[in-house]
Amino acid sequence: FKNPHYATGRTTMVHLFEWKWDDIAAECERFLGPRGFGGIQISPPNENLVIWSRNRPWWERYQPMSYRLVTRSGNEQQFANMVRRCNNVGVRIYVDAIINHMTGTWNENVGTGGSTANFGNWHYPAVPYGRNDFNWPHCVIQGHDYACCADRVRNCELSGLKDLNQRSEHVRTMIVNYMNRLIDMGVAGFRIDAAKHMWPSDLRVIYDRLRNLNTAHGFPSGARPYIYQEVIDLGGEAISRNEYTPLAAVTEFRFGMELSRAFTRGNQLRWLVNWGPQWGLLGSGDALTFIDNHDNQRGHGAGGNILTHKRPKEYKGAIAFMLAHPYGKPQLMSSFSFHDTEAGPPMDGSGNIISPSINSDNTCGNGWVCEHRWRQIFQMVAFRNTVGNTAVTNWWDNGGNQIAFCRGTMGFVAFNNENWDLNQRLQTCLPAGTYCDVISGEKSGNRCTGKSVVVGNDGRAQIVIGSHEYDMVLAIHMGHQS
Ligand code: LM2
Ligand code: CA
Repeated sequence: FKNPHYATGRTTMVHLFEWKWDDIAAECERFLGPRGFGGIQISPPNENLVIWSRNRPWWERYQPMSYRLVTRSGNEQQFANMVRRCNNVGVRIYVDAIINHMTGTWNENVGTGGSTANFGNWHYPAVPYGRNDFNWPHCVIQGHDYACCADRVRNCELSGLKDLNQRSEHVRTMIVNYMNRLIDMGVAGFRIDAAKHMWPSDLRVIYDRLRNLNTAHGFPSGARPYIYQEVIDLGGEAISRNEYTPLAAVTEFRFGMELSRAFTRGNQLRWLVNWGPQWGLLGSGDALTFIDNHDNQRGHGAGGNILTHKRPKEYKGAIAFMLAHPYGKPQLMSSFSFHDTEAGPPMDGSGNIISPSINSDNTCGNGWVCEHRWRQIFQMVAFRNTVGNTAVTNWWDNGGNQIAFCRGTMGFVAFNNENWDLNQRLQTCLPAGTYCDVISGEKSGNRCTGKSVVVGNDGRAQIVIGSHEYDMVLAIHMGHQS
């Protein structure tokens, strides 16, 4: 369950938060496929409660009404069409699976597919679930439970969301049927929402009953779905991420927290010389890594002071480090812009999501940030694809916030997070030649639109990153020789 089954040469996925299926299909064909992205985490595809009383917040999608594939992102046919079109251009789909709970208790009780429920009776006829399928007697997780009481964290309600009992055979069957239907439609894996709130022994039963990936969609025979379990473990809790790594991969929340700290000068970049398990991070093969996610970019979930698109220079620095360094399996965040942390995606008066528009410079409009279309970000995806499994070598630092390293003989990257310029002759490990920096520009025909770096016969080059430049990173690799 720890292999994403990316198409050959691909390494990175992006969370297209709240995107519609038709728009994702188009994005696969016009951008993600050609640019070498490996996959997409999509918002939950199953029916959720419509919450007009809060003006259709983004979080209504974390309140399931049924496993029918009808949401604001599209219907079942649009979903199937998206998966097929993305797989055709080498981009995999990973589903955010909400299997810990159903809805909270609300006055409104109609879902995005028209299903209704009777919350007072724990009755969800469209699944169907009834009272016996939930943990009983019901209780609500309190803040202090996280430190003491694993059983309460797993058997009580998260934010008042009705807590499914995954020991129930019926619940297991409904969940497995839902996930297997998605596998048959060609998805490559799942984010397991709120995994900390479910017993590892129950999850193991569910995972073991999942079918192999669909070979008609280009997966090798015998391939198991990629599963990354959302476990927030910043230390000091009754439940540890180590209870989940024997099952499948785990979201590594310490990764974005530590890099956000380093790239905001709360820690010197030079300490990143031993980035990885020596920092208390999971083993590389167990870790789904990211800077921000849909929760902590808006102060939900846990772990404050996370860098986001709102601090672009530092954010792009942290993302570049994530993509340049071999540790983990990286995931990018692609957001809609927001001031209100509860606000849903760009929508019209009827609640329909408004599609992103694509500007002439390839960035997005209509309220979509599309970090994945920022040149400094998507060109580092290509960097990661190019350098492959090569090791970090020739680490250099100035004893503070200037660092540089090679990836074998395939790529070189440098960072300047000081208040003064970086201007050094450094070992790039690359063959002699002229390379285009992929941060300040790109290769256009035979020339660079940004900086050119001339590597001598000794592999050395003069590396310049001014402290007032737009970006703090310089990156060159074998794919961008001029
Ligand atoms: C997750 N991971 O474990 C998701 O990443 C996170 O986004 C989800 O919370 C959460 N678990 C449940 O799937 C979000 C949001 C919450 C929101 C829930 C449910 O962060 O604020 O809770 O979705 O929509 C909302 C209200 C809360 C209310 C609850 C129940 O904010 O006040 O509690 O609904 O109706 C009474
Ligand atoms: Ca639970």
